[in-house]
Amino acid sequence: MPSSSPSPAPKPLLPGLRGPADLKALAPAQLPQLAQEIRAELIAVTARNGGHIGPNLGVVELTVALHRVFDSPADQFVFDVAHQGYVHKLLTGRGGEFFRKLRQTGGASGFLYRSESPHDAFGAGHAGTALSAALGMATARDLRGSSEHVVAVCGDAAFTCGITLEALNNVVGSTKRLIVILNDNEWSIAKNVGAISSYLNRISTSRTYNRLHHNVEEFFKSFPAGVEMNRVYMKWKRETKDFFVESSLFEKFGLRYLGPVDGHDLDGLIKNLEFAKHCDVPVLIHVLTKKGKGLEAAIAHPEKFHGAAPFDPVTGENKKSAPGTPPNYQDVFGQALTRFARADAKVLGITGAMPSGTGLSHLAAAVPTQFFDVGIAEEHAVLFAAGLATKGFRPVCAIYSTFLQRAYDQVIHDVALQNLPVTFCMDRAGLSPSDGPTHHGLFDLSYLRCVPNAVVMQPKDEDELVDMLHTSLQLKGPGFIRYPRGAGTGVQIKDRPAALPIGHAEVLREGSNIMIWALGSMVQDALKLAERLAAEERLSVGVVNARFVKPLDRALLLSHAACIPLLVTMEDHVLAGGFGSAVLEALHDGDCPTAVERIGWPDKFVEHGTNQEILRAAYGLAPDDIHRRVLARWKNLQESVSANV
Ligand SMILES: Cc1ncc(C[n+]2csc(CCOP(=O)(O)OP(=O)(O)O)c2C)c(N)n1
Repeated sequence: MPSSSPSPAPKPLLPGLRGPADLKALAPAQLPQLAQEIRAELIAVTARNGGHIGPNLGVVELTVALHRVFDSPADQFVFDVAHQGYVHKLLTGRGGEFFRKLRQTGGASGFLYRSESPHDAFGAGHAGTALSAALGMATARDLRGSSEHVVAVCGDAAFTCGITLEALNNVVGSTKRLIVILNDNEWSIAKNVGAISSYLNRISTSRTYNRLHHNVEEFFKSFPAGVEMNRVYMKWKRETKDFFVESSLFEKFGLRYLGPVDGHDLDGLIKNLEFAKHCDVPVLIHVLTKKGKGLEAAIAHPEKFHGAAPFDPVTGENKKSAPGTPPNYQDVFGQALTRFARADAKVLGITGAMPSGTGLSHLAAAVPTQFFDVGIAEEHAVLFAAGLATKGFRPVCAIYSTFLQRAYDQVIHDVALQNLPVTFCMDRAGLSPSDGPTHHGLFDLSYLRCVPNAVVMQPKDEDELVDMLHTSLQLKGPGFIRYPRGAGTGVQIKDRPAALPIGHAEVLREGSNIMIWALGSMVQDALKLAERLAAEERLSVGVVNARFVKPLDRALLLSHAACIPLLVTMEDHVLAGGFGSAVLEALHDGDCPTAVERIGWPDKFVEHGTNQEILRAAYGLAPDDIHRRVLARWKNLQESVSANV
């Protein structure tokens, strides 16, 4: 008997998908294969480039179902945060090489942008924006009299955001046609927190309901399917849900609640989406998904694989950093805060859903009673801290620079105006290359410099970060410490932190031709630049570690301006309103018309890129570019001086 040869592997489907129409042309029986191919591509690309692998593995079937049922870009999907938009990219003509360069220069961005594709109906990177934006779009559609569908895709943690709840409050007053997908995987980056999360959990795990629901679904399957049948069934579901669980929160807001639906069952998803499409009231479909589905390591460690650094696709192990790589700023901060909190029960750490990213996980593990994760709720985090501070506590809000933008009113109106001693530790201040414009921390100096009572500082290294934290914890009012993403400089951290004199800069190197005033992460660059100008051009170049942007060390600055012909400022921040602007203002106010060359980011949204070096080079901020600029300015000055003699 001839041995039966193994059946040939099916032809791959993903490479042939140029857009949603190609997806629609596939037979339903081909969709599981497609889902498998998408997962393999997601894993391969993020293993190499890093990225939001866990959230994307969880929404493969959901995104396929959305594109099967709706017609993007005529119908519009608004993804909350948009970190789970990779599958959407693969299905909308952004696969292949473009996707393989995910988060790298020239490749697909890690979030969604209207400028990247007509299928990206609304851009995002910050959480909690989808429902409001989708509601605006649906209302605009109603006003214009057009008929497209608008679908908001929100994670369960988006419902810890105030904005989402504000939008929910307005759905019924705004439109009759909106579809909201609640993608519930029980995780934010860490485990989701708070009462809404517990409520969702109760709905999803109500066994009585789920068993009954399953039996009834089986029963209905024996009838010919159809919208009408579905309508009756869904009505029944709503009623039983209210009866067995507790009246749905979403129904109280006027949305029809459907679910919970298994987020990995394509048929079920498609059926529910089809039903929602024909509803004449706003609908919320509660979809249960597994974060990391298809990658064991991601299921076992959802927090680590929410947004992963490059990893081994088989073991899930992260690529080892080179031996001797200094610790990250976030860990130095987290460990220092833990030491301070152990020594003083009044020191508290607060995060908006980012315990590991901010380093507060160290505090959570060591002194859990002094740690608070308030969910993705930066406004609340700051107000909560303000309340604690009125009672003599020393709260430390650990919030990325970019996310503190959301709590600006609380910073001014609640903390600074009342001069409350809240410390803000702003990680990811400066460029965040692979994440791109939604995540660069390039605006905080501009938005904080104008706030009365604020003390704003940036350390040159991780030891000074600990000094600044210690110093801020002694302040009578608010202190803001900004520091960059990633590894420190590798300096030794002192056993006992120093209290820094407020508003005093540190002279690291004297000079008489040029004085570079550098801020934080730019200090090392400034020292190298000074060295090079001295060695190659025989110039006397000094370097100041500014430490404080507010209050600025005016006395030292004016003394330099009085005798040094050229000042240079360097900052990892936009020039508009930043550190260099503070220097210019101080010089102007002190009647010192000294020449100043300002180095910083231009008045543009800086795109994502493979790394700092590439992006800096693209904007003329590579060390060689800065060297050229400073030297040219120096030569120019010399020429005008000799012309005037
Ligand atoms: C304003 C703001 N704060 C914090 C973050 C960081 N962040 C990105 S995704 C995320 C969790 C999102 O959880 P969820 O909405 O449930 O989606 P999932 O990743 O679980 O699919 C957080 C906290 C952010 N993007 N925006």
